[in-house]
Amino acid sequence: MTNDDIIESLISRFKKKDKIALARLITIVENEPDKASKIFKHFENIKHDSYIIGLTGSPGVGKSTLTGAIAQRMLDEGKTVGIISVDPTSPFSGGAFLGDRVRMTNICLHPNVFMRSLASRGYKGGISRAVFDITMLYEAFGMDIIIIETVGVGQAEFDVYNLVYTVVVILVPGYGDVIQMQKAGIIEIGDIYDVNKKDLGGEDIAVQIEMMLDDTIFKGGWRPPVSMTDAINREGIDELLQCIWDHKEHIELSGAIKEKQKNRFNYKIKELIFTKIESLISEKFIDNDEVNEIIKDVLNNSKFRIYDKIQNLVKNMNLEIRKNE
Ligand SMILES: Nc1nc2c(ncn2[C@@H]2O[C@H](COP(=O)(O)OP(=O)(O)OP(=O)(O)O)[C@@H](O)[C@H]2O)c(=O)[nH]1
Ligand SMILES: [Mg+2]
Repeated sequence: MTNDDIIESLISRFKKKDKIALARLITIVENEPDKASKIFKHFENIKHDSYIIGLTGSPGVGKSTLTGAIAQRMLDEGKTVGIISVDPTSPFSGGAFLGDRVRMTNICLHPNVFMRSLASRGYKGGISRAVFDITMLYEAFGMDIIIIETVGVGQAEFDVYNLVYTVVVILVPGYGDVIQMQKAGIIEIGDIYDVNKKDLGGEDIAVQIEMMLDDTIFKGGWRPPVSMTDAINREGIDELLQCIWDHKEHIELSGAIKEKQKNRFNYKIKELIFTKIESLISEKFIDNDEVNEIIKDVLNNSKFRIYDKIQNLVKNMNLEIRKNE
């Protein structure tokens, strides 16, 4: 079978809701981004939209446990759920991948759920590219809900916020997180704030967040609620879910969801253009011999010439690009 035949056969199994075919197609778009357009062409008649939720917070706050608890409730309500877990650990250890499986084992076997872990490093085109493509596959598969778990620390995670409709920021008892949150500008990002591990306390941190939110002006008439959960004992899950559905209803009624959908594609299109231009420039206009010359020169003569040399190189590139216009 040729590659095209393999894709054709996977697509027809995928359309019959075969989860193994879904897994294979995810692996293909993950490793070979160029194949995505070939695959997506088969879905042009599908009109289904999933509701996409992001769960974010520092390592270890309980994102995976909470995702498991939330997904279980959704499954109980008869919904189908696709989960993407962006793993902060090294792609070489694979530790958190297995860990997430263990934490979510009770739901992983459910026929209406599908889960994928991604290492946050080592993806062609970046993590948000892979996450976007997987959400598209989940949507084509007909998932009602998509949950994306990310560690709220780096730019990659900020990028993921552009892909979701409701962002839940998770914190745990202890003040460190609130200060971190202020520093990282996360306070502007959450649609809902959840204090997890409430079995270990956390009233004080909830009050702290409430106060911080009171000092913030929110556009669009949504003031983020603060919930408290114990993900292990499944306490407060219904309340958190209610906050999620309230936010969903709010953005649907106000029309903000249309803006978010637009933003999702606007972000994606720009990202793609930048990636293409970047590779075009590096292929066509960056002269590696010249770069090596500069390196030789700064190492042999003076490293403090570096900016002068770069400026010259860019000037020459400019001329090249103009010539091509
Ligand atoms: N006491 C208590 N422990 C919890 C609760 N929720 C999760 N944990 C524990 O906290 C630890 C981390 O939970 P995870 O769900 O892996 O947290 P995470 O945020 O997904 O972690 P990373 O993906 O590694 O960033 C595990 O040992 C959980 O059992 C909770 O509500 N209370
Ligand atoms: Mg996790």
